[in-house]
Amino acid sequence: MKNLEMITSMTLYHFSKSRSSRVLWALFEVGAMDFDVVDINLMAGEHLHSQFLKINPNHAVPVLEVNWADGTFQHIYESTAIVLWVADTFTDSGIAPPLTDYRQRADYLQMVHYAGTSFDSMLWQMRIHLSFLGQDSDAKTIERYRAKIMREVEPTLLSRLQDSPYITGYDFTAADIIMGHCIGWARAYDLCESIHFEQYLNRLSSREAYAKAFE
Ligand SMILES: N[C@@H](CCC(=O)N[C@@H](CS)C(=O)NCC(=O)O)C(=O)O
Repeated sequence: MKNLEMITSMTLYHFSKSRSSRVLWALFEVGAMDFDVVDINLMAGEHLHSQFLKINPNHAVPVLEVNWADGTFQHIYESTAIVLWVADTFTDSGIAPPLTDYRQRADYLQMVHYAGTSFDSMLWQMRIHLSFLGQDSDAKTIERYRAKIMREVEPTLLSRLQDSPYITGYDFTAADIIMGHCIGWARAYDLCESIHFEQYLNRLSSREAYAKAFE
């Protein structure tokens, strides 16, 4: 892998059962190189410690630290950006369509962001109202997003998964990492219950990299 020469080491700041699992899964998929994992226990508030705030002032995981061969380093946050970067950087893995495959690339980026931005933000609204806001929680907001996912997101995704094994066609890509994670999250709210979603998640969870990330 040509890009290995530019990178001396990588560290993932991670908390299991969070969006950082997407990055862990992507790193195992590409078999990039040995990398370190530092657990940040969100339940114990470790993301709010001053040490971690220097790494990500937004106090969130994932963060991927990349140490470059010229002695500099970089902290990358936003799970979708990191997964895309991993897929594009370790190109031999083939989990991103080539930059010159403009047509497939457009569909791939659309699905990555449909999952990582649109779908994710609907799920996040449900989560904060269901789990965090207590008496400020708004049942109408929960129902609005539940209905939106059922009426708009599910049919959009089913129209793809009924015809092909992966979200952008016959090949597994990084889009499946983000989409699979969001569909799994939705199922925790009794959404995405069709057999096609179940079969899709079974397909994804049978991958070695998935098993390593979620073990
Ligand atoms: N859009 C960001 C969201 C990151 C995020 O909110 N991570 C959660 C875990 S899934 C977190 O660390 N929350 C702690 C906090 O925001 O204080 C991403 O996709 O990486």
